[in-house]
Amino acid sequence: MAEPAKEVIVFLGLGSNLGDRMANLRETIARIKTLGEVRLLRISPVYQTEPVGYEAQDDFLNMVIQISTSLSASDLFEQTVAIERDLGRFEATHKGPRTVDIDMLLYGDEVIETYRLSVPHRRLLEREFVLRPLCDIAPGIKLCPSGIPIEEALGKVEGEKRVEKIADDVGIGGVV
Ligand code: PH2
Ligand code: MG
Ligand code: MG
Repeated sequence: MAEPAKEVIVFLGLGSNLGDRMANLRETIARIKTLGEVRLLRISPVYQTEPVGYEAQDDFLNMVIQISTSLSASDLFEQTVAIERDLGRFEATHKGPRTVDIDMLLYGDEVIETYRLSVPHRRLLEREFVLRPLCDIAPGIKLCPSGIPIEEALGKVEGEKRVEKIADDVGIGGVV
């Protein structure tokens, strides 16, 4: 008999800075929730954040969710790209405004480097807008590949850019 597929804990970073940002985040989570082989475990508070990189754009709303999945990283990635596309993501400028951005931050403790996907996310350690909501739902987690505790990683970038909590949850509860 085939063994049941192993479930992996995955953290996804969500961002929006176009249209009704809160509604975009809610809709993204609703879609992720309905994916086969995905269980939604935790939802972080929502932060309003100053744009990083390309700065001539509106503030983002950013948050992180924790899921458990038996999908491979590449299958999960394809599903998240389909959701971004469905929700009307159109990126005229690299790193510019987007309806919704779904980034795979961590896939278990795997290190993945393919043409389309880098996990842990390449800029994870540089971005308070990701580390803060991640720390809210996964305090004490050690970030691979270095094993640096999240609190320490957060301490290194804190205060570089404006990151303000604007809601304890996105309107569908924090822990599922
Ligand atoms: N995403 C980017 C570039 N810059 N800045 C903030 N504050 N939040 C984001 O989600 C974000 C960004 C590219 O994905
Ligand atoms: Mg991104
Ligand atoms: Mg992205």
